[in-house]
Amino acid sequence: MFIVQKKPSDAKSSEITPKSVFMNRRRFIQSAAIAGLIPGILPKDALGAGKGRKLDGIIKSSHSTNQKPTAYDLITSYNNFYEFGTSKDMPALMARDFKTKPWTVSVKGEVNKPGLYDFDGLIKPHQLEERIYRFRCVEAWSMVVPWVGIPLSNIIKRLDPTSKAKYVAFETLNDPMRMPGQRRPILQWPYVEGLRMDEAMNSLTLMAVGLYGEELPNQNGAPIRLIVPWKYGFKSIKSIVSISFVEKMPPTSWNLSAAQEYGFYANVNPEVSHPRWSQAKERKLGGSYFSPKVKTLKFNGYEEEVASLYDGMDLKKFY
Ligand SMILES: Nc1nc2c(c(=O)[nH]1)N[C@H]1C(S)=C(S)[C@@H](COP(=O)(O)O)O[C@H]1N2
Ligand SMILES: [Mo]
Repeated sequence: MFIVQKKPSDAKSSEITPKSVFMNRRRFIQSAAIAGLIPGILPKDALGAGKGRKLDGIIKSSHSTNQKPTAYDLITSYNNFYEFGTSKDMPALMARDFKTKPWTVSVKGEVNKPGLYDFDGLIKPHQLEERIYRFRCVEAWSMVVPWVGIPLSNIIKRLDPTSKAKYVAFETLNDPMRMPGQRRPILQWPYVEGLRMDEAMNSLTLMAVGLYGEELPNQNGAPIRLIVPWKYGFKSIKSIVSISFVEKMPPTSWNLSAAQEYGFYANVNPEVSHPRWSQAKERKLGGSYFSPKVKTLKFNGYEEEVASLYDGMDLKKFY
């Protein structure tokens, strides 16, 4: 298979793929596809050119950054989605035939409207918004993404949690038949993540169902994934099938895998180094490999909107 087995402890150290290597691999995939070496894969798919179904009735959100969005091509071909392989170019290929219709999301725990919601039942009552957000990965790359989604707070209000709900826990689909990466114990499956209730209710927190005005590509977490723009990318869990309202802090995948490296909060913090690298700078995806790195902003530049959530907390301890 394509999956390269890695120890959880070194899963991330090798992930800063030099741009030149990445581009060569893409070119290889593209030419292999043209040459017919990869059956059924057209270069268009390998590069992720806009081909999804258009989404209707999207309003533009005032929460967008006015920075220029990263090319669709890059957002959809340089991914982290371990269920579909551990290298950045693998999800676009391996998730190509992943079926996301039908899709159900189970809502449970401390909530007044629990149940099994089908995708449309969960989404349709809400207004879709386009939100252009900065996105920062722990491996030091960043991009600007025009997500389409619904503020998580709107969904939570409708589901009506009880006063006992202190955290929201999310789970990705667990289906090794459909997600080949789950056939190996790279992480504990399913992928799980969580937010404190006030983080979940913050107006920036988004449930994304689209990208560039179209349905979410599989490799970006179709059909529904979380986006928490002031936290490192790993909090933004993909292909969600379960939302639980809970009293106690829920487990999170990267914390289970390497607790000393990845905490529950995972706020973008240039002042706190990861045990194996500095987090002070980032490389913008789409620039040249040789372009200088830029300084990372605290809370990924969303300090004004979210800093108060962490008043009085020692963010060196609660990383
Ligand atoms: N289920 C699941 N969700 C996931 C991941 C994953 O491996 N599995 N990777 C995370 C990480 S580390 C990052 S950086 C982002 C990447 O999102 P993108 O591929 O849309 O850029 O997804 C996050 N969500
Ligand atoms: Mo990441």
